[in-house]
Formats: sequence, structure tokens, C-alpha cells
Amino acid sequence: SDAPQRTLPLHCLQISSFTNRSWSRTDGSTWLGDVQIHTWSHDSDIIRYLKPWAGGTFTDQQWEQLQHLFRVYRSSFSRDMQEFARIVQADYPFELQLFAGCEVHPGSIPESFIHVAFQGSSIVHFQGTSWVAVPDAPQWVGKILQVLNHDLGTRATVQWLLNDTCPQFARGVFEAGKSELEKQVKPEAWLTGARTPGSDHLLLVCHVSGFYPKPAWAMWMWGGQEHPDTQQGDTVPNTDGTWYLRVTLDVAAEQAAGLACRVNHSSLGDQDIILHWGEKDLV
Ligand code: J76
Repeated sequence: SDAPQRTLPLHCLQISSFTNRSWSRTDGSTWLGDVQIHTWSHDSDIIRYLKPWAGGTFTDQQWEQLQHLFRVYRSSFSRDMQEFARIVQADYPFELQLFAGCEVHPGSIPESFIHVAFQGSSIVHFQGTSWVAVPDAPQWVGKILQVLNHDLGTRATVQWLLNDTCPQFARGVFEAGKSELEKQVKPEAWLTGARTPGSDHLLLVCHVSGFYPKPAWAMWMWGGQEHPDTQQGDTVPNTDGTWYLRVTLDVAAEQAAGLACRVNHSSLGDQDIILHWGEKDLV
């Protein structure tokens, strides 16, 4: 029997900026989970690989066919949107964002989508076989969709991309990049602290950096208990594909002794990192 096949969502982002009637640019990127695998620059004719395995299991010929399709699409898209802007008398500058992709679930049919936003708000998505406006879309969107939905060739191509190409590509690229995507990188952790000006408080910071994958846990501890005043930061990207997290604690200076920061991440197993606060960590 086939073992349930874990994969990651494949996401494509497109940003198109329209400056005036004759100038626009379109840039894009492809992501597998939180890893960027392609970049598609306005300045380039081709979609570029950022990873050696970013072609997945597609043949050179399949990939060349897609490159051609997206070259035609990008210039058609710019031309079409300029034409629509003229029809609905849209104000410049404006921006269109496309968010498309698919997720392959073991044992069930893949889920694919395209969402389009205008000036940062969702206006249209592709549903089944045609383009559909979101419920609260502006009136003029309906007018444009009538025209777009007339193009049966493009609708068929979009369905093929969503239902066949995307899931097939997602499976292949996950297979090809598996060892890198499933890598485990251990975090480093360190403490800093500073006096809060005008009070006898300290702001203690526990830094956790360089880990992969993204989920991580860190907490200030006091007497073996999680300190309830711990402030969680966001997990933000480093430039090398790893992640950074910090948790902070505002305490009265005399209560700092005895505090520790506890860190857990999948790469550590049950070997949590525990760092004890000391005067040496004051900066
Ligand atoms: C998101 C991926 C879409 C891929 C579409 C590929 C097909 C394509 O490039 N179509 C354009 C050229 O179409 C001609 O040539 C085709 C063969 O190459 C067929 O023969 C087709 O029948 C023929 O017409 C076509 O010009 C498309 O219109 C390009 C744009 C598609 C698109 O992105 N549509 C879109 C964009 C924004 C739909 C909705 C919105 C939101 C509303 C916008 C409000 C301003």
C-alpha cells in the first residue's frame, strides 16, 4: 500500500504595479512551504531557480513549455489590465496581486486556488471553471469578468494549471527537495538585558536564532514555572533561510536572579536549552 505522502503547500505570488497608461512591472516568486524556490523578475525573460531541485521532476521540455506560457501570460496580462483600466477609468497608480497555488493531501483530491487583489483588497478568484467576483467587490469588477470569462482558451489553461500542473509539480518538487526541506537545524540562544530608564526594572531578552523548521518555543522560567509575563515575539526570517525568535520579560531588578530562559525546538528532541540570567548579560 502507498504510505501517506506528506507534502508542503506550493504558493505563487505575483505583484503587478501599474504606474501609468504605458508603464507597468510584474514580479513573482514561488514558495514551497516557507522556502522560496523561484524568482520571476520584471527584468528577466525567464523564471529563475533558487534551488538546484526547483525543477522538481519536470523534464526540460515540460519546464520550457511553462516558461513559454508564463512569458506570453505576463505580456498579455499587462496589456489586458491596461485595457480594463481604460474601460473602467481606474486611477493610477494601482497594484494587482495574485496569490495562487495548491496543496496535495494524502488520500484526497488536491486543493488549488487563485485569488486576485486590487489595491490590497481581494476582488476576484477562480472557482471551478470561471472567474468569480468576491461578494463585496466593486461594481466595475463584474464588467471586466464578463470579458475575461468570454476567453474559453484562457479558462481551460487556468484549469489545467490548477488541477494538473500545480499538484504534479508540487509532488515532484517536494520529492526532489525532500532532504533540504526536512532538514533540522538547531537554534543558538543567548540572553541580553538592559535597565529600563527611569525605573528599577530590567528588560530581559532571550534570543533564539538559526533554527529550522519554523515552529519553536521559548519561555522565561522562574522557580521551575513558566513566567506569565513573558512576552512572545514573532518568529521572523534570518537571511539564510533559518528563523529567529525572541521572548522578553520586564521585571524588577531584584527579581532577575533565578530567572532562566527555556527553549525547545524539534531539532533538540527533549534536550531543551536552558539559560540562566546573570549580571554578565546586562548590556
Ligand atoms: C493566473 C495564471 C493565468 C494563466 C493564463 C495563461 C493563458 C494566457 O496567457 N491568456 C492570455 C492570452 O490569451 C490568448 O492566447 C491563449 C493562448 O496563449 C488562448 O488562445 C486564449 O484563448 C487567447 O485569448 C489572455 O490574454 C489572458 O487574459 C491573460 C490574463 C489572465 C489573467 O490573469 N486574468 C485575470 C487577471 C485579473 C483575471 C481576473 C483578474 C482580476 C480582475 C482585474 C481587475 C482589473
